[in-house]
Amino acid sequence: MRTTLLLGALLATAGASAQTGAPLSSFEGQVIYQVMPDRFFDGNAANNAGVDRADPRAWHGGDLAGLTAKLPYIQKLGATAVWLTPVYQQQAQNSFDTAPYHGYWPADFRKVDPNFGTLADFGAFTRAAQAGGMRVVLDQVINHYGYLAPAVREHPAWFNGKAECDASRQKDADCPLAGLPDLKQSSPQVRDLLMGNARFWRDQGASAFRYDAIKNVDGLFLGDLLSSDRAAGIWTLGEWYNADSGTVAEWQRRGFDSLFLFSLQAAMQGSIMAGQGLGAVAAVLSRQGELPRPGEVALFLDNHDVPRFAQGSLFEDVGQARTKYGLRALMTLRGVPVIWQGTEIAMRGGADPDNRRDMRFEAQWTPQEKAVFEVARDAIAVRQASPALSRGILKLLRTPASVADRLLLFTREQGGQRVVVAWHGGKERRSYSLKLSSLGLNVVGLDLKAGTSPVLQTLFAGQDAKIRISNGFLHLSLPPEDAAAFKLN
Ligand SMILES: [Ca+2]
Ligand SMILES: [Ca+2]
Repeated sequence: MRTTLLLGALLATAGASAQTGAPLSSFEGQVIYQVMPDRFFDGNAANNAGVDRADPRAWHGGDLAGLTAKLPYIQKLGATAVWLTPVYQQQAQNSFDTAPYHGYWPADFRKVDPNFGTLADFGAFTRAAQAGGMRVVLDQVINHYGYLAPAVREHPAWFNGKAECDASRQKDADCPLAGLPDLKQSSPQVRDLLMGNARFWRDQGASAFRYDAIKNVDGLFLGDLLSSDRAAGIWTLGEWYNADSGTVAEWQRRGFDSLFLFSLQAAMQGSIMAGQGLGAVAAVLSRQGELPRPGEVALFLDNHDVPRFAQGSLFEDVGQARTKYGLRALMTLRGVPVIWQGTEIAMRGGADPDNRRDMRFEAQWTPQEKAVFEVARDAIAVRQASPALSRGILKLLRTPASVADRLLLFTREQGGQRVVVAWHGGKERRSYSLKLSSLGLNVVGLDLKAGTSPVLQTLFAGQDAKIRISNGFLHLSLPPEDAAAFKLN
């Protein structure tokens, strides 16, 4: 009995951090860097079968050895975790004239595709990441096999056919996604296979799983899978394409630690890149109260499934300038920022596969790309150095309707530290003077002399933005199309 009690106490200590009470697997405070290994870096030319870099639908030669070799680059940027798209053994053939370079056409879930390397290469990567204090987020496919995977012929009973799809009352779950062979998770064999896959990859050193296409997976099965991950201390991130706050909230309640907030991505694309005004962003942020754990929600400017953020401008220089704005803005938000490889240099590209161009590194950059990278690196460093920006609660300020389209203001607060954040969509440098009482900004406890604060400079390097509080007003002096953050106390 005594032993049991002691063990229980030990488990309780292991399962929660003493300071925050959050699970140890929490990703609050992390910054994730997303990599598609085939399109990142070729570290081993010996595994380049079928490589044709001139063909955007072919294998390009990137691999796990290359990812390991470039970990110092990811660390230099300041990311603390790496999400890699799937590295399973893929179907041997092309489908739709496209090679399975992206990893989403699995043939064997417990082998590494030879184009990516070996299981030993995966082990070397996770050990190198962990030695550098970084976490590994592994993409997991649980909805389907590749079109031409041998398992489809060998085990027809594992898959939903036309009859199951026709008879189903959950078409999203039981009908094929893009025609892919759809796994029937209600089958005990399929369930055992998928639960075993998760166990297998947990044992390879993953800290977290990104689950693909959860909208298309049986909900009851998902619940069981998430329970087993949770018990093993794995952080779970679900991809529900186009999820809004309501969907994210529902699935956090049903067991996911996190989902990607696609609605915020769309709003940031429209507001920051397409110049459509900041109201859409404010509308998404105003729903954060619905989220059970807003600090865990995955926030992003773009990924491998949507056109590149910078592609939203016809002009490369404008795309670069607005990507700087977007990266700084992203780093002021509550949640877990995710940066898709190349967004830190404002890479361009339209719909898939154009959004998956090969990553380029320092020696290949233009001076303009280097400048975007420096802004990204600085913005991440500023976030990581600030408990308020990395973990604080977010409170929207009530911006007057006359300027709400081009000015978004909020505070982030944690442990007595408070930061004021200003996103400015105006096309020109401007000053604003706004009543504290209308904004809902409380200045009690601030060090004011005769009601006036010193000039507070932005936390971001190389940016001319400043604020000052005086006689009941917040005065802001802001550059055009940029996001700034100011430490109040
Ligand atoms: Ca290679
Ligand atoms: Ca399905």
